[in-house]
Amino acid sequence: MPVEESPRYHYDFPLKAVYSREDITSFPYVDALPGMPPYIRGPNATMYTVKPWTIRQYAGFSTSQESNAFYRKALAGGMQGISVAFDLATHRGYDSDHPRVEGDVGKAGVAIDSAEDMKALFEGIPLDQVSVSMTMNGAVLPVMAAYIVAAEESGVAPEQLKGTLQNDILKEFMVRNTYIYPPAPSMRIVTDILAYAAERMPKFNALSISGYHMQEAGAPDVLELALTLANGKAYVQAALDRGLKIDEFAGRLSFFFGMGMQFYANIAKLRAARLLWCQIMQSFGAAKPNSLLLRTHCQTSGWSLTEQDPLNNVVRTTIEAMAAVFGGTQSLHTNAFDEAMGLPTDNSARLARNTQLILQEETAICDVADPWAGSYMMETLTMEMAEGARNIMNDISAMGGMLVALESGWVKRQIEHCSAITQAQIDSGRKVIVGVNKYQLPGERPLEVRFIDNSKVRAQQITRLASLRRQRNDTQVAHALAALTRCAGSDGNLLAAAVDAMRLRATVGEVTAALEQVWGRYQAEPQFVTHVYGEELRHDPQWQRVTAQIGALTRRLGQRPKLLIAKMGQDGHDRGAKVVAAGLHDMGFDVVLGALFQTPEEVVQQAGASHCHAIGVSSLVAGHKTLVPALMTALAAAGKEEITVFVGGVLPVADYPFLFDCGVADIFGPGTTLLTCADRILEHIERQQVS
Ligand code: 2CP
Repeated sequence: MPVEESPRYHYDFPLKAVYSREDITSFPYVDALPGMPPYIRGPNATMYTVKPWTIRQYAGFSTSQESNAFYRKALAGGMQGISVAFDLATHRGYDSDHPRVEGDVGKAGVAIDSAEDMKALFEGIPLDQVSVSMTMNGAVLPVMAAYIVAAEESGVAPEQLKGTLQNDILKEFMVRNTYIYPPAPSMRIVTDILAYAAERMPKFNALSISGYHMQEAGAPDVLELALTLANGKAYVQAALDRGLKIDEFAGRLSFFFGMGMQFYANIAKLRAARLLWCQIMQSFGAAKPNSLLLRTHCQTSGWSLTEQDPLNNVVRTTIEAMAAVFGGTQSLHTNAFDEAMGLPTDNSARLARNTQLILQEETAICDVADPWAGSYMMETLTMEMAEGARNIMNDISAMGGMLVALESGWVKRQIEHCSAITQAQIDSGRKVIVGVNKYQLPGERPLEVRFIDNSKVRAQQITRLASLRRQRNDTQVAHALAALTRCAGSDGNLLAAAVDAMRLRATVGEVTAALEQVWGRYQAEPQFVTHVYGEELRHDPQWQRVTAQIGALTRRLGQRPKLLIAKMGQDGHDRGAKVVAAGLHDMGFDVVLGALFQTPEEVVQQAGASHCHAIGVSSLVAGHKTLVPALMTALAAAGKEEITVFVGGVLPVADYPFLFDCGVADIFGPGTTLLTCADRILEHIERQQVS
């Protein structure tokens, strides 16, 4: 559904050419110290002089055995903590044998169906010593339960486990989209996990409140900061409402921010985040020092990586990593330079890890806590960032709090608005991306990317699932699942009930389905912003030419050329799809944005029913080699071969011939401007009308 533009905030903090003492005379915190309230300068007094940040590389692919081998090698090579990436089937609570996840198993993360898979994932890794972060939100109950059971069966009690669970469902509804249940029961899950951890897992961070994905979706730094802290407030309130005492859980809340190319702003963002969180927690009545501290993980920006001239990404990642470190992060992931094209290879993963090792071991960066303190510019920017975020948070409070702001669609609109502007600025050349819209390298050779044979991984998982189901006691499993379903409708702790079920070898899909019986599966309504992209570009000569051509075609057709922008499989990354929908709509196309998580058959049905001339498939996590052929087959089966198919997103160039052979009309890789896409789409639709 197209949505009209909403009012714009001022998200930019223009830097002055020169700052002086005058700029900071009124600031109350310039004499603050690291490790002291309001912790603006860092959570520890000694910071990296005693312990540098944890080098924690987010990784996982294919099977648990292959990911285990990767972790062990990476730990031997200098990685200091594990960060598990799960595949999208697991995220969405489907077992690997579910028909909806044919293209998703083992892609973009490791496939986990049961406690057996989790045991294989951590085989030979002492879970009482190595801290493990798990990026899991939708299927957080069965996955966390599987981790607890795997540890228990390796002799490590929950009390000894150290690590982090993302468990941040609010931002899933805003941007990341790996939710399963509606918002209210999803919040219940978060607080049940917080309660379980408060009682049994004193070393574990049971929630990682994440802004990263907002930045990836297009939020500028100050918006990322404000929304993240506002989400943090919502979780704290929910935990208090559930009867927890603030100091029982607040000391183990953790954060996660994105690090983009605005170097100064990103350092200021972390400093401002600690100041604001300390004040927020004081307002909740927190008393223990640990409850006031904001501790954070950071990741360099995936969005800033380019497919073109990809070695530039090494430089981008290093700059972003330095911002995280100067900002005082506790843990850091540095992206590999080839991640704009696919999962990193062994070599690119090593280089990414070495980027951090070089910062830790070859520079003097770790020798000083908060080295930017006292800089007129940095102190000013920190205060401006805090003030900007405070204003946005106040508006959210005035709306009735984060859940209200979220449900009204306001949050998504703010982010999508910014993302459409950024795209327009890149397309017009006003925002420079080296190697993409300026200083392009002629005749680039495609890079080698890691290929995951998804059908092989799926076949292996299906065999493992069959063997698990043969060996377990089905009656006991059924009882445990029934208890879980009852728990969803009553007061018990959902994580405790999920642990009971996973211990008996229930699967991730079964635990998810047991709760789905009570809560159903949530489906968001697709929306995109209008008149933002167009407003930025309307004076551009190429824009004027393209819109005139669309106007001429509209007159010939007697209707606007109509496109369905489709997302298939469990890939919830929709920044690309939304920005394409927004841009093409403003140019004059009639755009239908399809729902997330569709099967190829559902896409064909929708395209046919809405009389589309074309389907634009947006693919970001490598499901294209399974899902696009299935789409073409479904089109043929429905007798709709006249509908032209385009594919866009993160697609290795080596896969282009395969997609063309399937019958795809055109492919739009990263860096293709929307005006170029429009030109080529028009050409194909014109040709379609002639034939
Ligand atoms: C550290 N310590 C110190 C000092 N520094 N003690 C004294 N002086 C110091 N200077 C202590 C800490 O207090 C802590 O002790 C211990 O050393 C470990 O340090 P830490 O700073 O807590 O580091 P950590 O164990 O690595 O934990 C960092 C975080 C944690 C941020 C708190 O939540 C975390 O690791 N998060 C990672 C999240 C993650 O990987 N996310 C991946 C997202 P105690 O243990 O006694 O307190 S993947 C993203 C993708 C894109 C996705 O989401 O889709």
